[in-house]
Amino acid sequence: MKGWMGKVRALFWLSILSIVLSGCGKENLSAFLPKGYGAQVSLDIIFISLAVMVFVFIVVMIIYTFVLVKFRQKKGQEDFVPKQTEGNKALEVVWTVIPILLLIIIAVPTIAATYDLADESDKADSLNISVTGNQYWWHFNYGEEEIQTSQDMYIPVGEKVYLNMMSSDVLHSFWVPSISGKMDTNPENENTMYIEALEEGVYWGKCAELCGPSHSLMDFKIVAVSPEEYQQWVEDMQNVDLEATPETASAQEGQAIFENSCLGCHAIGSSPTAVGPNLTNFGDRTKLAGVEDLTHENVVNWILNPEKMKPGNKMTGNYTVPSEEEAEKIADYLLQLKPSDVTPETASSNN
Ligand code: HEC
Ligand SMILES: [Cu+2]
Repeated sequence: MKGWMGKVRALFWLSILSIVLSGCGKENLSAFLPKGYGAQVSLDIIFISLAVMVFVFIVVMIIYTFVLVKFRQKKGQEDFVPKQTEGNKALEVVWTVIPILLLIIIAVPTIAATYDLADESDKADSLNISVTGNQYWWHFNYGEEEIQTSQDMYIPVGEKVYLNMMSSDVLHSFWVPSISGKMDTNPENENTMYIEALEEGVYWGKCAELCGPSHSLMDFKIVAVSPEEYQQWVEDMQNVDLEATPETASAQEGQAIFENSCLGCHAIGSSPTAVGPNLTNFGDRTKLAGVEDLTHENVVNWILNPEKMKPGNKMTGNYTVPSEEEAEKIADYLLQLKPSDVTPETASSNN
């Protein structure tokens, strides 16, 4: 009796746990709240498969319960053997054909969606972005527009955008659950996929392939804005004034230090240098290095000791660590790099 109660209790806590866990995840980081074409198509298939599985489960459970009750051993009939139906052709045909039909119900939309999502017929006429996965950050190169940027990928809502993806080091996987499925980035060959955001917003991306100690911190964002805002962003990024002098004396000094010790890895403007993230619109971002809040204090801490925030990152040990005072000035300089009025805020406030 006691063991039986224990099982009931375990079941109770398990169901509570599953209800609590089902609340996990962020609104803009969930495959169950699709905001992109690929995510929508995938969720539809998930539901079709789920419906078929639930149907099979219910039918099996009904038959199971029926058999359990009907053919129980009854008192005084211990030796009774029910009628055997071995070799019943009709039954065997039925239970072979039904699973085949169920699999067809799953297969047809799945294969159709696979071809649909792999259809690249309009690639040449669409916006193409080269995506590079790096330990532990993402780089985006808008070839035709001659824009280089990192961490935040801006796209126009309602348009197909082709991503041509590679890695500069190990395997990574590009995954923005609310926009589309995953795609691996490999060092040897280019993988392609298209995405289409259905609603404006800022969608979180994750690296979905274990790639080193800071793999779980390799976050990025897709910033989906209206086509007009996107056009504005492109123009702003193209017209960044590289000669501009920052307003404050502190930021001016920071700029001088930055140009001396950091520009070798971090480009500002459309330079193809991408050993580290491009910092053209650093001040417009909401996150530092993809994960930390973009505050002055965090930026200073990063410059003094990046290892603490992202273990194993490729900046640590490869630059001249400035003094704290210098780091403050560099942070002043970097945080005022705000070339565009179109920012992640624009995307989220339009919803
Ligand atoms: C050897 C190349 C290299 C040098 C030199 C270098 N960095 Fe970095 N930096 C990197 C890499 C690589 C990352 C990405 C780290 C990560 O996220 O894993 C990075 C990240 C950053 C970030 C976060 C960027 C973002 O997208 O949020 C800042 C800020 C930064 N570095 C500032 C500096 C400053 C300031 C200097 C000069 C004092 C400097 N870096 C020198 C390679 C370098
Ligand atoms: Cu990765």
